[in-house]
Amino acid sequence: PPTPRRDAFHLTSCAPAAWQDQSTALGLTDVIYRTAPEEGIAKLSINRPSLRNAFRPTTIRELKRCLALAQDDLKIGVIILTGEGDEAFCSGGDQSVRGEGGYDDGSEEAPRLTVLDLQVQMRRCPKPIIAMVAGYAIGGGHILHMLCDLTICAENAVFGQTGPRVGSFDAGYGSSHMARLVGQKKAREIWFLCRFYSAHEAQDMGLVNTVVPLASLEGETLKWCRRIMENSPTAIACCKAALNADEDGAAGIMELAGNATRLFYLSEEGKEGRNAFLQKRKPAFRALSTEM
Ligand code: S0N
Repeated sequence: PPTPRRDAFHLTSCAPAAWQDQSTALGLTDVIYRTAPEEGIAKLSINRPSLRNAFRPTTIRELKRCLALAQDDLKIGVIILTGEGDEAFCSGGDQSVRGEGGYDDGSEEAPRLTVLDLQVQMRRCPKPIIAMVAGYAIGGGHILHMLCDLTICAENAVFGQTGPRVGSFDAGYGSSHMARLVGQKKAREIWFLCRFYSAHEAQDMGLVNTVVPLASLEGETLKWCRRIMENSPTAIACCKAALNADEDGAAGIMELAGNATRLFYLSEEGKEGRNAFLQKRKPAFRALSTEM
């Protein structure tokens, strides 16, 4: 049999990216938004390292805004989500602004659990999102990394849920998606015991894709981004929607189906319907159809 061709991934560059920091222009306080447009990479970084990058409503609002910017930017093909510093990716909801019915830093009319909106936005983003984790990914921060399409972590990474210890829980993706990643028994262990897990334990249970030395974390993440950028964005968007579809129910099917509709719009058969309507004639679909 022919020898399989060697995958050249090891040749993909780990060189630093030429980041352009957009944060000041955007007036951000809690998040740093950088792009490397020549390479098609965006990096969203939670910037509250003294609080282990705990998120408050302002943080979530800025993350949602930057994610929307990256999603709509035609130059961007892959998005990194991370936290500033080496000590934490994110330690979850900022407990000092946890109010009666949600998190309240005085910036929202109606305090609630806005991180859930960010979770949905991440699932629906057609571009791959990679969690780049150094240090703690805990509580709601652990859920954010789980909802990223891939996770690359440093050897110092620590993963876990604390909800039942601090009087909270995430009964949405934080439970269902975790069980899909690690299995039902392990998910129950993570939630019921609130233990913390090392990077290698997380890798063994399928929570992360790879573990690298802290000094190599960004280089390795960029390498994965660069490899993704070599591949078809449409195929990747459809794969992401397909992998999400069953867990996301009707909304997941809608996302996948929306891709099919968009591709149909681009076909001669699809365009014929619009053209015939505008030209006030009967459409000639069959002549332009690719047989199903
Ligand atoms: C991360 C930990 C383990 C780090 O420990 P370490 O390195 O010893 O540092 P510390 O000295 O503990 O921390 C340094 C400073 O940072 C502050 N800080 C850390 N985490 C938070 C936080 N989450 N909120 C506010 N402050 C935080 C420390 O207080 C300390 O400050 P100073 O120096 O002033 O003393 C350790 O810090 C730790 O265990 N942190 C708490 C982890 C945690 O319990 N997180 C919250 C879990 N819950 C959520 O995330 C809720 C998510 C949510 O919004 C949600 C979503 C959907 C559905 C439901 C919910 C829900 O409400 O639960």
